[in-house]
Amino acid sequence: QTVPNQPIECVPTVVVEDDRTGLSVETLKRAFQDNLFYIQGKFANIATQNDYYMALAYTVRDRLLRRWLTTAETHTHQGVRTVAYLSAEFLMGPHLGNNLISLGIYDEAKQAITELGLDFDALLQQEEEPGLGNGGLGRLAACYLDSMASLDIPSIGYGIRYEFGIFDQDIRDGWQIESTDKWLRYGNPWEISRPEWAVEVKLGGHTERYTDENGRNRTRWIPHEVVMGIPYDTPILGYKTNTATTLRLWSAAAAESFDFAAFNSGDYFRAVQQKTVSETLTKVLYPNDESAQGKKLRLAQQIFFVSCSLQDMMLILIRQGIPLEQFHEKFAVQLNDTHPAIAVAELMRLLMDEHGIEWDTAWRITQKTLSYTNHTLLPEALERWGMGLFSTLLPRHLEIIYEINSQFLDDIRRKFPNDDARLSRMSLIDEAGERYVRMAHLACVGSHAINGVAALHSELLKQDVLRDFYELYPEKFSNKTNGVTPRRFMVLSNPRLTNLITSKIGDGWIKHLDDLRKLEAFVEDADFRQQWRDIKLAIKQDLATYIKQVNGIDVDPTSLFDIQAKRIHEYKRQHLDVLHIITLYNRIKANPDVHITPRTFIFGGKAAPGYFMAKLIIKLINSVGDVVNNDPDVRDRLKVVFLKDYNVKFAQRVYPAADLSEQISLAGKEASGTGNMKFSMNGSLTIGTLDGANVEIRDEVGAENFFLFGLTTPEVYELKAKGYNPYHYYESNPALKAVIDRIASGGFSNGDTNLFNPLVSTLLYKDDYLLLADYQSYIDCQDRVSQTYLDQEYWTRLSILNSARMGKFSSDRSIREYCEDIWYVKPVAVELKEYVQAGT
Ligand code: B1N
Repeated sequence: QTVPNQPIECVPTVVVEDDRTGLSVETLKRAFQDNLFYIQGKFANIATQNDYYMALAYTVRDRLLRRWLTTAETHTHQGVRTVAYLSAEFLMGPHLGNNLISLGIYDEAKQAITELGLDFDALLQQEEEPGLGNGGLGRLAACYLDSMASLDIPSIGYGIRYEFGIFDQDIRDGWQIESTDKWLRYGNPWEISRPEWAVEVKLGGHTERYTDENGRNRTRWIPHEVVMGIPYDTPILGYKTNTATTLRLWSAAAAESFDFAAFNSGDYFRAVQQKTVSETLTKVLYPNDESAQGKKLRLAQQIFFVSCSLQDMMLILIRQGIPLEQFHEKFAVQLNDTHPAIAVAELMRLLMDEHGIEWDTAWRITQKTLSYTNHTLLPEALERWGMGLFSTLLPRHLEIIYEINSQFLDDIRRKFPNDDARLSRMSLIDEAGERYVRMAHLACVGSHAINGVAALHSELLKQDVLRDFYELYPEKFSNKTNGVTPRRFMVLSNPRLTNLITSKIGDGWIKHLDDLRKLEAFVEDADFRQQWRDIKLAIKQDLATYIKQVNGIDVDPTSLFDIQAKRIHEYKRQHLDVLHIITLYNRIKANPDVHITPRTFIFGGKAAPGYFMAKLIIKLINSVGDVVNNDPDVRDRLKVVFLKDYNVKFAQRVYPAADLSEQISLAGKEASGTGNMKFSMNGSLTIGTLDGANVEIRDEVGAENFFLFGLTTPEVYELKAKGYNPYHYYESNPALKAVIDRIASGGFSNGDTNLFNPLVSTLLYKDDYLLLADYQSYIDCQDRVSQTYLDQEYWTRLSILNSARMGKFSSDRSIREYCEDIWYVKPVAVELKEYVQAGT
């Protein structure tokens, strides 16, 4: 028997027939029918919509393969330096449409499917997206993969293949109801499993010293448990290039050979049970955005995917005969927040314990390899692991962290003598209570570069959360403002606008988003403005149809579509938006003939299942909607809609339909935001605070084209320092008081004064996110929005200028900056080889 993971070369090595994988309409049709028969195993008369989707997906995947394999081969032969993007979340969105666009065969595929008598858009809608992320952080990772491939950067994304991604959200009686996301139910045509490249991950147990054959003192780790990691690879094709990189997600499986003890003692049942324990590891994504819970399984997930990924990189080098002393020359490993920060200790462990490299060399390699992106300033999201948990699961890592810490603290003592307060603030170990390992500190010490995700956020990191680290290592810090991919969030999601733009300035903007500036030349062209408006209206009409179908609510597509779509969180202040709705409602109740610019308020977003206040905010939105939407005095001038189960697929319909994008977090709380960019690219205006990337968006589009309100970050700090009293705002502002009183008195809960009491009393007596302080400024700004919308010609000018000036926010720009300043990785062109025919 041959060893299963040894490559065996045969002749010819590559067989690609143009007939099978050509890009013409006719070839696509034939391939589609072939796949329906040979892969799905169906005659057309019994095929389901999903069979058709699968047949098309396989048709597309076949066309990715030559580019994918050639990319891997090219990178191997050229011995390139590769970016490894480590992320616990990748929120990829549906693959089919995106791959068609990257391949440049969207129109051909549409024609082929249509000529076969099928509904192409329905097939695209059939795809169940892999929701392997919570929100912005996971989606950013996906945008970055797209840009790295599109820019021909050798790269690989490493993460976890959760069996269940982010929960599905339903709304019942106004409340969020969660259910499991069974995204793999009907199979996943985009992935290829590679069990021959499985690796083992150790957990628990204890460590031992021993002397190796060269007489050196070494440590070995005797684990309590070993879990297998099986890689599943998905190709990520760049836009109109041959580079197709890989998303490699790890799935946990029982190490068959491990629980021999149980097998041999005849305890078959326990041995098999062990299997389910191992497999729980990658069962489900933790649904908490911006919070850390300190759960054992989560730490196990982190070490699992980090260890698998680092071992995989080492195997790639070993297979090529490259010594591991060159690890940092071959890989730039980016840590997407602290979720993979255990990589600092794990890379040290692998280099030293498994490969016999000395501490000092290993430490140099580790620091040169790793870099860390911080995504949040919220204290509740900063990860720390209780010592009990950490030492039980990762005894060897703890020893290594102690040693790193002792050298690190010596370093601080040298640079800042007699500063004990500084030592305890900076230590990798929080000595309070049960003692904790501070993952952000570990990431900072083990990396050569640390970055925030927007200019303001990076400044606040330096001044506040990571101030001590900045004082110690100023050279490590930089800003890398987030970006988003225009391929998915313009070309795929907004074909009508894409066609209009391309008809005026050509299609170069899709790869060079700065070219959108050329649109400014058409702002004074009345015909162009009319077309721009017509398109927006048609998209809003489509969304209105969807809302009618799903929510049963009639909305007027000519009304101002005012949208807030993002995770539900108090700091994002969806409830401030609600206070505005109620303010308008109160004006109508006071005088039904008052002038009101008709608006449709649209919300979308999930709340963490254990986050009571966020769930209550969803209930409030729906309750306000029930009253406002059905009150005859309102005369349909205001509508409130909560769209359930907001995900990437749905987001793609929502961004293009907005007139106004709500980016209203308390200044200093939203690290960057990326939805803000997606809305604006699609011609939405923004109402927002000076928070996250809003600051830079406003700089780009011009202050006169951005609806700004609210306190600035220094004002927030100042107000909190002098003692913030929300009740004072309530008492002294009659409109605000009337709004809160209407909620508190049961105006949206059939007279029930208890339901929203937790929300009301939090606002009146705590209000950590300063809604009451920002209320009046927000309302005044919204009144300016309503006024501006009345002049449609003027509004359209602003809309065009917003799109035209969004070039900076392409993720291509972000990735170029990472490549130059942090990764030192250069593009590598991939040339497709001649087809090799069978038998030649
Ligand atoms: O990362 C995005 C930013 O645009 C957002 O402003 C930021 O809120 C988001 C723990 C997080 N920060 N932290 C998280 C997610 C999951 C989790 O378990 C924290 N998400 C963000 C991209 O930079």
